[in-house]
Amino acid sequence: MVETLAAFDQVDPIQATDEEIAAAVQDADIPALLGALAMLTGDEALLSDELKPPSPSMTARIAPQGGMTDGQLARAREIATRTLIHYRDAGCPPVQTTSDEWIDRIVHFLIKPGYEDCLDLLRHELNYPQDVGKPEWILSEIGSMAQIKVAVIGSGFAGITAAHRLKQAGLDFTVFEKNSDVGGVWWENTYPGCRLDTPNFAYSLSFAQRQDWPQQFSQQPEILRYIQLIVDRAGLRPHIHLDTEVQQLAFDEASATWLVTARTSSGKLVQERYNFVITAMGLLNRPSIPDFEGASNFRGEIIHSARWRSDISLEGKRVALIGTGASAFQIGPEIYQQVKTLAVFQRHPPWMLPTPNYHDDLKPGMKWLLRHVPYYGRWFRFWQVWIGVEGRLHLVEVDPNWKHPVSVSAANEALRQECLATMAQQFARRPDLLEKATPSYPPGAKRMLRDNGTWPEMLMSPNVNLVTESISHLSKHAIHTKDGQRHAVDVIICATGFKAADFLYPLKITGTAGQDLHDYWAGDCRAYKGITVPGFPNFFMTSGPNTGVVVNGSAIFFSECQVEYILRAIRHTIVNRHRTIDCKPAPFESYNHYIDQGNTTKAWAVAKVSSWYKNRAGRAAQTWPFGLLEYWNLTAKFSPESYSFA
Ligand code: N01
Repeated sequence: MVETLAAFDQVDPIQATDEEIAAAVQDADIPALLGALAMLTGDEALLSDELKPPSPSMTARIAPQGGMTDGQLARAREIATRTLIHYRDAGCPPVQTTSDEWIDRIVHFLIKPGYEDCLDLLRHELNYPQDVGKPEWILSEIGSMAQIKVAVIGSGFAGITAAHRLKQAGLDFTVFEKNSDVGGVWWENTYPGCRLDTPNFAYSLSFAQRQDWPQQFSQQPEILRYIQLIVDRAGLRPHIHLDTEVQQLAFDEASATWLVTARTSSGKLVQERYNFVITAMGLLNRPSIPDFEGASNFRGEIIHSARWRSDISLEGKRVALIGTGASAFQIGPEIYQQVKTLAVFQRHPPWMLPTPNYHDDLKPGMKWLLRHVPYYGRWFRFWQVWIGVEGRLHLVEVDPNWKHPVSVSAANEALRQECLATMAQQFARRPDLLEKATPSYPPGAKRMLRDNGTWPEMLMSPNVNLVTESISHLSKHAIHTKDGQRHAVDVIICATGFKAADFLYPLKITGTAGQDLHDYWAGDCRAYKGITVPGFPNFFMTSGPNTGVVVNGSAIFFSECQVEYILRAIRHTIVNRHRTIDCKPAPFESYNHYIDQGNTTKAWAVAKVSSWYKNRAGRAAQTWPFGLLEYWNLTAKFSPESYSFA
């Protein structure tokens, strides 16, 4: 039998004893369980005021159980256990379709007062009972032009989201993928320790809500498998051309089509015309390898984190790890015990967010509940999304009246102190390392990394050396630093990040009048809503300029918003018998002004520290400076007045 996306919601009937149920409930995330059980039973008692989670704002840590008191938790567990026993005794009947009013009642119970504006966004994320993000149309019903063909470039999360929605709308589409399988960065990054560092349930697609993630921060193979499952269950494989890299996009004004030129891995040139193009190429996929002086003399191996070489053994070797960003932070702790020596080359240390459960499996009872309680996974995902709506944005806002050499506001200082206190404990026996590992820039100015103590443990290991001197050059068997030290190494791991500033590079894209997109940007990529650029008709981007979230929400939420907006734009164009849609310059300019203003109020823009958030001009060109609701509102409705049509 062919599985569909509905398979993600499947659960097993309960056959446990009363005691086993009670034990599982002890491990539960309680607010989400109350939501799921309320949906299952329609019982008001599960949503009583006395059980409402207060949801305090985030600090470095997230309050467990939405900040519920011990008394609230005990009462909630008692009611939940009783409800589950009753559900088992009734033979685990299927969930009756729940009314929108009752769903809203549950949502209101879970969220804080004052956030009612987020209801539509949250309904979208729960995606129940309807598929909220599904296009409100199908081509055969709005019919017009003989045939509409859409090219999607990339098959990571954004690409498969676009493919799924295009399929739902009945459009003819092709997904071009340069790699030999789907998955994007989750296919490309196979380095040791690669895993999520944002909460996993929220980092999943609203239309494919997996119930049984094994961890809060799952490992790369698990996420790749999820993407592959979606592709199969949504029936997208026949539309995907693997091993085919798009090299050029050229807009032809006469036919109002894009000529897509691609090359297969066997060297075959493919040229096809499409009415619309959607790029889903991600942002962090072109490795940046520093051009070290003397690199050609080095006789050992140089590997980039995102091009891992499983054929190279690190066992007993002298290894250098260059960089201390998110990739290095996952690789180092995973390899230091197998190598002879590890030299970690650090320019700017990262801020670490204390996350004790970072590597942990979900607790057994939690896993059991996710496997047996209908839609518990959905409500748990909802709960994580809800927490991320506010996220830590309030902690990185710049207060112009705050005078401090490092932090940007009182809240930012409190976050800094919280992180420093944890670090002081972790490095208690190595004050020298504490000093070297303490950032001198405000938290939030660069990506903060998840810490369960393994990075400090690694740095304190006798075979690990934290090098803070700059690299001067490489020689046959060593890295030399500017202080004259020679660090003998066999393997160099460059966890040195990506060419994020060269967005859509090396794809050559020419719009009207032969305008080249990279020339137009001149190293400073901008877009309207992160999606369209004037002079490039029928061309849409996902993960585009200024759509990256730093401390709130997930990239997946943004790409879903973008894809749904793009589908609305395509619909509007088709329904109105237009051949082209092109962003007007005025809204493009004012939108970018709004974005730039927003970014100047955030730690990442004011801090004088390097990061991939900023481009060569020093502009924060990747970061979304506002809340999730603002982006939702910008994309939930199509804005035809911002475009010219022909
Ligand atoms: O890359 P980075 P990354 N000499 O650019 C250093 C996502 N991600 O691959 O800080 C010496 O953050 C550079 O130093 P500095 C996530 O969004 C997600 O680690 O610029 N050092 C820095 O330390 C992340 O933010 C996951 O001074 C040099 C490091 O290399 C993004 O990808 C996992 C150097 C580069 O850090 C990028 O992360 C991994 C030089 N010449 C990544 N050049 C998840 O968990 C650079 N550096 C989902």
